[in-house]
Amino acid sequence: MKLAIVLVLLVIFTLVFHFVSPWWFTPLASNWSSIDFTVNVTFWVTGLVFIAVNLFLAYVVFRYRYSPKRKADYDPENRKLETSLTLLTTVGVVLMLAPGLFVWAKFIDVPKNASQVEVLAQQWHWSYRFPGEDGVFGKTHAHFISDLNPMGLDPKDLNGQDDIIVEDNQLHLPQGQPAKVLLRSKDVLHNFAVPQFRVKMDAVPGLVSYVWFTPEKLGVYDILCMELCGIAHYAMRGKVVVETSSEFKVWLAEQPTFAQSQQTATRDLAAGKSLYMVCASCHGQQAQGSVVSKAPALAGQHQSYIVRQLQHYQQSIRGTYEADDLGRQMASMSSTLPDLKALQDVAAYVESLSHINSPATIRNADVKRGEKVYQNCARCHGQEGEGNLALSAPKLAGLQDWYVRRQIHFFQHGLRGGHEADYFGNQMQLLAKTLNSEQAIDDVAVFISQMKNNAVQK
Ligand code: HEC
Ligand code: HEC
Ligand SMILES: [Cu+2]
Repeated sequence: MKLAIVLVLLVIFTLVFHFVSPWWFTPLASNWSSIDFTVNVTFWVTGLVFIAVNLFLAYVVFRYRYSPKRKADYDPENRKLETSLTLLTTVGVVLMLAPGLFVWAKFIDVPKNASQVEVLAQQWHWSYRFPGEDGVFGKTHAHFISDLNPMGLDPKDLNGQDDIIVEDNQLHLPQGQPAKVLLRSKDVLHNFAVPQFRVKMDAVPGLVSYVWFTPEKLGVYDILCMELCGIAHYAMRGKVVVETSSEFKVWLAEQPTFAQSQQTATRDLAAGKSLYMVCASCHGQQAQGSVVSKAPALAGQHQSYIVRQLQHYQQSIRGTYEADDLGRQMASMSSTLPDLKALQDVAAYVESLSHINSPATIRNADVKRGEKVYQNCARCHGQEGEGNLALSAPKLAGLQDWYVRRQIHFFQHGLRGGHEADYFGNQMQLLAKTLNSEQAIDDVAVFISQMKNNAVQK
């Protein structure tokens, strides 16, 4: 009797949960309504079977409960019952599978007018490539991959020269235009998924897979990696911006071609040095940082990271909050640098200086424990704290302990990395949350401040 009631309650609870729970498809933003249809059909078929089987079970448990007056009967064959059950199961299975076959046929059949875009997955971010004016992608190979050529294009292939390289995590696509997305991976299995488009496909190292869809609604959608691909898998997020085709053309025209991205501008160290005069009052003559003005060491830091931070200060992405007085101070200092060239020159000058470690200021830190905690950070920031350009992770070795602690707190409390245009800051926010005690933060901060890494990046 009790078991029968439990079974009935299970059915009722499941139904109520299904109809009132907030977990359901995100609103559809592409042409793939047929995928929703097949998922719904599967839900209906499995749902009806679930209800029927469980209610039947409850009925049987109740109806044939133990009674000393009753004896069981043995009925080995029942043709009628078996035939009807077989037929019913067949109909259910066909209903579930057949629509999927038709949808899959469409899913792999890309329309002729689809435009192409390549998505390159890597631990732990996305980058994109458009074929450029000639409409043909240049060849790629893993052995061409370098800091300057992160997508590994063949520099000799003429088709690749006009390819448009998007090193940002934001992909833009025009509304209403079918898009064929070619997927590559640089390292391990990843999976490209945009829930609102109902597409999802593995990116496999060594081969090119694809999906296609027509983005139908304007808006910004998340690109998620749906393959467990390492420690920061959950932080591997991108964005698709669906916009009108004229907005899209403007955006595309602003992106560099491959040929342009290969021109290494020469940096003017002398100009950088004189621009740095203003900065030296806080960051120190040798950019060694200063505990008095609370300004971090900059010497030896990657130029690209310094340029990005200065741009973020200038664009009110970093150093904007009331509580971040030092950041706001730095933000106003950043406006003394008039243009991109100035940012690049001063960054190149700072990188060329050699780093000096400062003594630790945090007491009671356990450096050995800090070293253990740091192992997770090393995946991005490098075993020696040297940083990793491909992951946009800055050099940490020798940053002052008080500065590291302050930044971790800032990341944890959303005072840094919260802006939606700050992809790498967003990512570091998620990782800062893995440090779950003040002691762990202190330990790792002191460990980092004592790391020596004077290797100058090329
Ligand atoms: C008034 C003092 C002051 C001056 C002058 C100053 N800074 Fe800063 N800067 C700071 C402080 C303080 C921070 C740390 C902010 C924080 O803790 O968030 C900082 C942070 C930075 C950062 C971020 C470092 C990192 O590791 O993320 C960069 C890059 C930087 N400054 C470059 C410069 C440059 C280039 C100049 C000269 C144009 C300059 N600063 C002038 C005080 C100053
Ligand atoms: C998934 C890769 C990844 C991992 C793992 C990671 N970081 Fe970061 N970290 C980044 C990136 C990318 C940035 C640059 C953020 C930006 O551009 O604002 C960053 C920035 C930082 C900064 C700011 C540096 C500065 O000069 O201002 C600190 C401090 C930091 N990370 C500490 C850590 C610590 C401690 C850990 C381990 C608990 C860790 N990170 C793990 C990617 C990572
Ligand atoms: Cu991934």
